[in-house]
Amino acid sequence: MSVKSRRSLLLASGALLAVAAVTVPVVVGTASADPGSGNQARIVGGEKASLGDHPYAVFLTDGGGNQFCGAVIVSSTAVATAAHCAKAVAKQDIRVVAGREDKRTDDGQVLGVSKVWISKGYSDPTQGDDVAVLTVRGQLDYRPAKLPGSDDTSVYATGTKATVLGWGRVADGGARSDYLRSVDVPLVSDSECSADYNVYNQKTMVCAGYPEGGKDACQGDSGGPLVVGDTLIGIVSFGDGCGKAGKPGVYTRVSAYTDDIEAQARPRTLFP
Ligand code: 4AZ
Repeated sequence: MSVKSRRSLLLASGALLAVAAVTVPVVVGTASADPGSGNQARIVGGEKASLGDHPYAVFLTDGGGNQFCGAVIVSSTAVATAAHCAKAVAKQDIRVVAGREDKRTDDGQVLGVSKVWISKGYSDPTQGDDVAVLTVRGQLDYRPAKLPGSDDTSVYATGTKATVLGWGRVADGGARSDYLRSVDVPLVSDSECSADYNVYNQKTMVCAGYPEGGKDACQGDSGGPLVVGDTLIGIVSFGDGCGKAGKPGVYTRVSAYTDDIEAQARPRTLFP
């Protein structure tokens, strides 16, 4: 989710109030709340990626069958995603699509969702706790990502190159990438990211990107994985635009939620 879209919404509601007060008709801009638009609108600066390398990368579709977020397999019965993704679409309408690199094919499997767990405390991506676990109906046939230890700080060492994956948007306000894409981005220190975002919380978030920008996650990549090797260290959460200098991507810090995710990911026991 973008910082700019929230600002635009606030500005737009302010404008509407002003309009109501003086009853002068004003057309509220349509292009305003479109953060992924502009120069760089997809997994920015990346390349096509392979599910052979990242079989745990999945996407979510809505009631219309449209991809709206990414997610990541964490067990044979569960995927992790962003809380803001899990809240965006009614549970009965969400589908988890696994094993499909190209959205235009019918490769892989499509599973419904029987349970949605959203992190305690979640209200908004910029407040942290932007993580959810969806329990699927049936079984996922693809290998899960590994989770970091709940006290593992080593995987978050500044400068570590991590890989973000997604099917995020390709053009202004419209089409997203048909193919899975990935880009490698270095982890940013907590002090640097605090300077970049006043809402940054080092307990619940981690940032990744180059100081000069150019490589990043973008709209539609939300909920998808940031991995080091096969270990899930982040979940795409928010940012100010995409690929902007001094505005790295902000990710949910997975190690802060490993215990919760593991509890939710535990395969259903038939006879408890
Ligand atoms: C979004 O709106 C979004 N550059 C996701 C990630 C980033 C920005 C926006 C990070 O879903």
